[in-house]
Amino acid sequence: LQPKEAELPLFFGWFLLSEVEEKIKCSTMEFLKTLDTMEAFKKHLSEFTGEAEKEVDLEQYFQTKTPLHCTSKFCDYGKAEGSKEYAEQQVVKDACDGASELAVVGLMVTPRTFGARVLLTPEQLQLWPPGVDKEGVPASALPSIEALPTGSRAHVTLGCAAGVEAVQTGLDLLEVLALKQAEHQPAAEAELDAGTLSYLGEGRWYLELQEAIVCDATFSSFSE
Ligand code: 2AM
Repeated sequence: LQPKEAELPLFFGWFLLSEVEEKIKCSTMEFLKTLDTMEAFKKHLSEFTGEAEKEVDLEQYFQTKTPLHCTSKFCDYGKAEGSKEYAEQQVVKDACDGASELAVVGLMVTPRTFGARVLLTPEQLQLWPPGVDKEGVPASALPSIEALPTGSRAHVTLGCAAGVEAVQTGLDLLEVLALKQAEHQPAAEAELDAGTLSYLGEGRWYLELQEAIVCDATFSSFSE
C-alpha cells in the first residue's frame, strides 16, 4: 500500500473574520457609491459600459465572492507549480490557523475588478512565495512590475464584473501600481474624506487610503 500524500488545498491565504468582512463590505460599498456619483467618474463611464451616456450601478456591477481573503499561494489542489514545496515549509505549517492583522491601504476599481490593496508586514512576507507577484503577467509588462516591491500583488478581491475570474484582481492591481509609480502624473486626482483618488486611464481608479483599515484575519488553507 502506498502512503497517502497529504492533500493540497485550492489555496492558502489570510481570511478576514466574519465580523470584519461585514465592516469592510460596508465601507467599500460606501466608496463605490461615492465614485458612482462623481462627475469625473461619469465622464469615463463608457470604459465600463462600452456606451456613452449609459448609467452604471457599481454596487450591482461587481459580484462579491466570500469568504473575503488575501491569497498567499494558489495551489489548485497541487496542480500549480511549487504548491507542495510551499505547503511543506515550516513557516507555512506554523502559521496555519494563526491570527494576523491585514492592513488595507488602498481600494482599486477597474472595469473588470474591485479590490483592496494589502500591505504585508515583514512577517507576512515570509508566507508570500518569491516570484508569485509576476505569475501570469504579460512579458511586455514585466519590467515595470519587477520594479515594484515584493508583495505588491497582495490584495483582497472585493468583487468581479460578470464573467471575470478573481485572479484578474492581482493583475489589475500590479498594473495600477506600476502606472502610479511611473513618472507621469495620474490623469486626475480628487481629495475624498477617505483619501486621495487617482484616475489612471482606461477605467482604472485607485483610492489611497489616508488611514489603513486594519482587518483581523486568520491564515489558513481553503478547499471547495
Ligand atoms: P484572488 O486571490 O485574486 O481573489 C480561488 O480561485 C482563489 O485563488 C481566488 O481568490 C483567486 O484570486 C485565487 N486564484 C485563482 N487563480 C489564481 C492564479 N492562477 N494565481 C493566483 N491566484 C489565483
